[in-house]
Amino acid sequence: MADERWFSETLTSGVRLSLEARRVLRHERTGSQELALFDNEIFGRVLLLDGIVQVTSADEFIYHEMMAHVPLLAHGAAQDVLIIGGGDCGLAEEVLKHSSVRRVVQIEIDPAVIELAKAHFGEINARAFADPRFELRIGDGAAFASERGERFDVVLVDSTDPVGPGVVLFTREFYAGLRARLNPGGILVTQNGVPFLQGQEFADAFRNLAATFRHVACYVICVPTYFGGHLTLGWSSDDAPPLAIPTETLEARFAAAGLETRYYSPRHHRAAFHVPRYIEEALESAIAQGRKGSAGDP
Ligand code: AG3
Repeated sequence: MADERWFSETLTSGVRLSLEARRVLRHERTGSQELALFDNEIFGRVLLLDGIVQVTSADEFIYHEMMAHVPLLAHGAAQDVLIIGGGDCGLAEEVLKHSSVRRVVQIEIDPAVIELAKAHFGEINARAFADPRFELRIGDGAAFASERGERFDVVLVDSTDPVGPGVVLFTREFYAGLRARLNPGGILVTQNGVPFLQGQEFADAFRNLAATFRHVACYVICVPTYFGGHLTLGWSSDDAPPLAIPTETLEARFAAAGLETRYYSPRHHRAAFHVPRYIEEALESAIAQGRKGSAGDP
C-alpha cells in the first residue's frame, strides 16, 4: 500500500486486487487491525480490514441478501436471529426486513468497526440502528457460542476469513457451540470464502461442519470485490435439509414478506445450491472426511 491512492487486497500470495481511492476517509491501525476506508469510482464506499475487502456499498447487497433471505425464507417462521460478527451491520438491516423476526442479537468483537459503520455506511445500516428489535452487543462471538443461554432459529456467521483472530470462527468447537444455540428446525449459515483461492480453508471448515451437523451443504454467490470466483456460504442444520422447501413455497413466502431484492429470488435460491463441479467435489470430500470424524482436527 505504498501509493495512498491505490489499496490492494493481499489475501492470496501471488495475486492482488487493487482499488483506486478517489478519497481516503480513514487509513489507520485500530487495536490489532489495519483499517482502510475510501471511496472508489465503481464500488462506492469500500472497507478493507488487514488488506481484505469486507464490504463495499455497491456490491454488499449480494452477500447480505443471500446470507439473510436464504435461511430466513427456508425456515419460514424465524423469530430469533443471531449474527456473529457482521460489524458493518448491513446484514442486520437485511434480516430485519422480515416482519416475522422479533429479535436480532448481534455479537461483534470490535467497537471501532461499529462506530465506523455507523458514521460511514448509513446507507446500508441506518434502518437497523433505528430498529428496536436490533440488540447489538460488543463481545467475543466464540465465547458467546461456548456459553449456554438463549437459543435462536437462525444463526448467521458474518465473519472475516480464517486468518488471525478469525480462525476460531471456523473450528469444530465453535460450530458445536452454535449447534447448541439453535432451536429445533434451526439453521446455521456461515461465510466460507472463495474456494478457488482458499481450498484448504474451505475443506477444513466443511469437515468441521460435517462433523457437527446432520445436513451440511453450501451455496454460491458471486461478489465482484470478493476476488477469485464464487464465494461460498455454508448451510448447516440437524433437521432442515437445504432444498426441502419447494420453489412455490419460497415464492409465496417471498411475496408475503414483501421483500424488494436485487440478487435474491426464490428460483435463484435453489439454483445457488447447485454449485460448480470443482466446488461440489471439494465439498463432498470434506463432508466425507468430517463424517468419518478424522482424528487430530481442530
Ligand atoms: N464478511 C467478510 C467476507 C470476506 C471475503 N473474503 C474473501 N474475499 N475471501 C463480509 C462482511 C459483510 N458484512
